[in-house]
Amino acid sequence: MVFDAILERAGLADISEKVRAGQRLSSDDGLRLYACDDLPLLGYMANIVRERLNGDTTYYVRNQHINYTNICNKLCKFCSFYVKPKDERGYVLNPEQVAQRVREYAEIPITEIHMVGGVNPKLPYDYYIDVLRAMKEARPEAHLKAFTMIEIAQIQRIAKKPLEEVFADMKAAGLESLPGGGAEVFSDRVQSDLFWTKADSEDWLAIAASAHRSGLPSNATMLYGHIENTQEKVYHLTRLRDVQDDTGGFLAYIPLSFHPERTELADLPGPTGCLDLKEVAIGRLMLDNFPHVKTFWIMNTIEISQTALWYGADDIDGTVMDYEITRRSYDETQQRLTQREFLDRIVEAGRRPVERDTLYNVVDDSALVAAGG
Ligand code: V47
Repeated sequence: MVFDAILERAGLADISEKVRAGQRLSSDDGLRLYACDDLPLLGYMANIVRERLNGDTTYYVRNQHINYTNICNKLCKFCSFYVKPKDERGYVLNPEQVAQRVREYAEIPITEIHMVGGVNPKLPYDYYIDVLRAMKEARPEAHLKAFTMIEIAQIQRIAKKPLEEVFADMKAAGLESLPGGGAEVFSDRVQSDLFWTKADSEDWLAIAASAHRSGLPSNATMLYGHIENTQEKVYHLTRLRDVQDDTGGFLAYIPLSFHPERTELADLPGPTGCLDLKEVAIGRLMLDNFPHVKTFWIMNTIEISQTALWYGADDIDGTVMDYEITRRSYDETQQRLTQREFLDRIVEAGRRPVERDTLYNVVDDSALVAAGG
């Protein structure tokens, strides 16, 4: 058969067998997948896993992003969002201002608020708790997803309490899950060059595991397309998989496509569309215990994300209206799609759009679809 010949040529017949049988891939398999340039073949294999787990569904969420401060003392070379403490462009939203941002979206039927910020050493513990409370009061029905593991490391430091107590305080204030940011690439080499002041890989994983055990699920990301190598990426994926075996608390894996513009790494070319698709596919193939793989269309572009729906991704994130992490390095108009356009793009890609909430419960969007909105 032609397909067998393609697999033989790529040297991936044994991996394809494992994928069909639902068997776990090894680190060595992961390296071989990265070495393969037959992108459609990787997509074909990843799509087997995608359809086994999620059929032809493409999940999306209606959410609001809020960044409570851009001041950060972590100085990550890949970031264009932060300013240093004392920089006059720095801002901090107080709890009432955050609640006001939430109220501005009152007419939009969002189900999730996604809030993250810089690591701002001036903010006291109570600030974080008060912000959560203010948001929950402003929009009680919306799910609060907030603070990366890196922010949690800082918050625990100033709280001077065990993590479990910090999470208990936050849950009481309205926190329901954590986003997947701040993981970057689990590599001491990359960390020592690009984000040397941040919590290291094992800390990120330990905080994630602790959140899961406290009843707070999270996502997980990997930032690719800068100075990382394939060994480091395979290690990253296998460590996420290990923790997921222990806790089962990761909802989705999100490969994040690096945008070099206006960062200290602006001389790097950044990832290509081929790499974007390859990361989605290999993430889907390696992370057999992750229920979902998300293509974050704001960073991947809607066009690559449409294609990624056949390369392992079953989630396209949201109808994000304000995304600041990469906004200054990005044409703003690319961030805006109406709900109708967004759904049409999923249908055009041959998939079935399904609105979800943060925990992947299906939200009834029939009224919206009937209204053509
Ligand atoms: O932690 C920073 C990354 C992350 C750049 O959990 C950059 O549902 C690309 O984690 N180019 C924040 N990426 C975004 C994030 C996220 C996004 C969407 C959904 C979810 C989720 C999480 O963005 C940061 C960092 O890893 N980042 N700078 C950049 N120049």
